[in-house]
Amino acid sequence: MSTLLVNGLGVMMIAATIWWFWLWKPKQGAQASNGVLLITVANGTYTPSTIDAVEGEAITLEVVREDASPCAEFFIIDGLGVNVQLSLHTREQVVINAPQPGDYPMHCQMNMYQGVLRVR
Ligand SMILES: [Cu+2]
Repeated sequence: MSTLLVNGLGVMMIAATIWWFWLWKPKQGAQASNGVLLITVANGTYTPSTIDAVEGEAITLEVVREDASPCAEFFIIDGLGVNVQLSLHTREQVVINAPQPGDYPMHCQMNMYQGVLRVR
């Protein structure tokens, strides 16, 4: 390898480090109002797909499926024991009591729909 290439790689790694530790900030997630948050399941996306919750505070997710494809049929949250069958155009309530801190992936049974519940 030429010295130029090695120097180039070094610069890139420094840039990546600066980006990671100083510049990059995680996007703020949606928060419940009065403990309730509506999630719409449509067009391959949960809206919102990133949800911020507070440790120990119950949160009620109201999940509405607007996508008729079988892909959207189940709403699953890993680590919280949530696995709910969704009916079309119906608000399905998912209550999460006293969540512990962590990132809990939300997804459909095929992992096409994806999101995360972040508890801090
Ligand atoms: Cu799916």
